[in-house]
Amino acid sequence: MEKTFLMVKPDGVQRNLIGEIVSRFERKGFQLVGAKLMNIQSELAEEHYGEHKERPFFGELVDFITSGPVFAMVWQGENVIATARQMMGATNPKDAAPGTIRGDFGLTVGKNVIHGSDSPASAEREIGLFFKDSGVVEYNKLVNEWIY
Ligand code: FUP
Repeated sequence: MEKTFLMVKPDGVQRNLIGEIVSRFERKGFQLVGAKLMNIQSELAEEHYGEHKERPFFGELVDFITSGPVFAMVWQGENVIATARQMMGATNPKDAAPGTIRGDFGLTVGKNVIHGSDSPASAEREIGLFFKDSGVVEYNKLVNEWIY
């Protein structure tokens, strides 16, 4: 089953949006297979956002993501990578449609509430980075009977 890495960023945690965000993915039908509230150390932040190393906002990005606890999650389900990106909305909340997480709860690109893997390769990489030690759970196949 396809898996993706999603993370409520420090702004979302501090604004008490964890439940709201988890609820949206649960109601959609996806399954939570890993979750932890954690502080990100700068080494992990720099590796996670490595593709942006040369961008002018890299320093701020690392400072922000390490500024307070994040809620890191692994979700699974059919087409979960692309569908979660749709549910998140555009990177910049000013361009994100109402009804999406960033469209409903965000105002600026710097504090855009949630991160989600953008491809199968990044999902595998990010799940490996954040859930290397704890791993993820497995469900009995019967759980899917009502969804698919
Ligand atoms: P996304 O995949 O939607 O999270 O977006 P990107 O990977 O392009 O960007 C990662 C993070 O960098 C965004 F969530 C916010 C931050 N960012 C900025 O702060 N300024 C920018 O101009 C672009 C991205």
